[in-house]
Amino acid sequence: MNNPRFFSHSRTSLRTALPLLALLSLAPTVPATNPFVQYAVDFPDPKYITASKFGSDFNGAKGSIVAWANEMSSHGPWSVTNKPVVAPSGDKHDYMSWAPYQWADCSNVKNTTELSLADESKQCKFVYRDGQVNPERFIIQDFQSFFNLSDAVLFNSLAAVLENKPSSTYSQNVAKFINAWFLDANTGMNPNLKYAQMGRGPDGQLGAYTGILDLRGFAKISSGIQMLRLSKNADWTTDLDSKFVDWCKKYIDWLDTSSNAQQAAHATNNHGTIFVNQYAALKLIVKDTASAQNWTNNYFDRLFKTQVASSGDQPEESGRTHPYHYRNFNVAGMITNARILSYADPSSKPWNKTTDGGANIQKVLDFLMSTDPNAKGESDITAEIYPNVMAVASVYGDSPDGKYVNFLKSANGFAYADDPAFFMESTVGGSEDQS
Ligand SMILES: *[C@@H]1O[C@H](CO)[C@@H](O)[C@H](O)[C@H]1NC(C)=O
Ligand SMILES: *[C@@H]1O[C@H](CO)[C@@H](O)[C@H](O)[C@H]1NC(C)=O
Ligand SMILES: *[C@@H]1O[C@H](CO)[C@@H](O)[C@H](O)[C@H]1NC(C)=O
Ligand SMILES: CC(=O)N[C@H]1CO[C@H](CO)[C@@H](O)[C@@H]1O
Repeated sequence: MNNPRFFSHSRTSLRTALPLLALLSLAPTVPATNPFVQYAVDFPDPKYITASKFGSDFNGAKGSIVAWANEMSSHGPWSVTNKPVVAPSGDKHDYMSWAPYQWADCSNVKNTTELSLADESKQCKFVYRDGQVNPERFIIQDFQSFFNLSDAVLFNSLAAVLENKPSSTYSQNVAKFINAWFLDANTGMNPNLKYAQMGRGPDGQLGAYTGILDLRGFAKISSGIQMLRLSKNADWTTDLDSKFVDWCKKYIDWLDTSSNAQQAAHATNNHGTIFVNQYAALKLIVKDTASAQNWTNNYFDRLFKTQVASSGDQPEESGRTHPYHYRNFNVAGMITNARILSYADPSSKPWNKTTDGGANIQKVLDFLMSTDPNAKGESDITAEIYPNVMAVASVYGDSPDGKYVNFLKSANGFAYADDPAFFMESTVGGSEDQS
């Protein structure tokens, strides 16, 4: 009860937790925002969430979770059948998103009237303009819908656990949203990503390996569903569960055989890290825990080893046009793989895994904290680091001089104790303060 869980693994941490608790009682509840801005991928530990009794220190964070659950629900349910242009298959149940940096050049097309978007997408040539997102991409809302769906499932599952009743509006929302997106005969999605981040024009019409990342929200969905299973929520029925498992098995089969998915699985940068997030999360949904363990463990024994320099920097992300964003994105993927591995195998020690250069996840985060988001004009996305800092602080503990808590305190306008991460970023695998 009244868990100063935040720095619980370190005995010296209680000292640093004290000023934190004083701050908690004063902080206002943060307004509902789009959680996706801050949480690229995540897998709050379902065992920790459902087993713990969170005291009044967490009232601010709990209030934000409920606010975010309500906010996300207000946009749903979502369906791939809503989009105004159907995928090249002609099947309205196929997911589709468009490559972000491609722009139409219709000089090859002899038209007398203005082309429809569907005709433009088939007939015109498309040219690549690096870093310039074509706003037409946002006309097809499948990717944004899936992001919102995954946040809605996670935050409504958390809110349902907080309600602590066999049935609630929140768990009913989860059931309704999963059914509409995946299972309903009229609105459900086919289990493939053949048209994800598709190039358009006569040379296009097929998805790219980068599009596999579109469904990274499965890590959040998987976490939420395990919470409903563990808390034996009556709205998550065995019928719904088995239909969703069947869908995910078919989608896993597609991932196993698609060349785009295999290319994503073998990418050495964030695509490879986050492919494992998605794949292992799906394996947990289909109750193949051994495979989730195998994949996340392999991540730390292989890809992770080569992703980080001895300084703690991530060379494949630091060279990008938005290095602060990409470094954060990949760290969030590392943290998510560690959480999934700890959940699948409580005896594993992913937080102790080191790269060839001797860095663990903490060292990667520490390096990132030392970089300046202004260096490449990214001061508008500094919030991306906060959940990563909270996750690392909760697992490794703070330094005696409170490096992490001071970093968060100096974050402009961020009331971290009212942030859902303050509640969710659990210590994993038998922390001492779960009683
Ligand atoms: C997704 O959620 C954001 C708010 O968080 C909202 O502005 C946007 O319209 C939503 N989009 C869809 C497709 O639900
Ligand atoms: C373990 O994971 C690797 C890829 O990381 C895969 O090639 C292998 O088939 C997996 N084995 C099992 C038993 O899941
Ligand atoms: C790393 O391993 C040691 C020894 O097994 C353990 O005491 C420590 O808690 C581990 N650290 C983390 C962050 O898991
Ligand atoms: C999409 C579209 O309208 N494409 C072209 C049709 O033809 C005129 C000229 O006749 C172009 O200006 C358009 O870009």
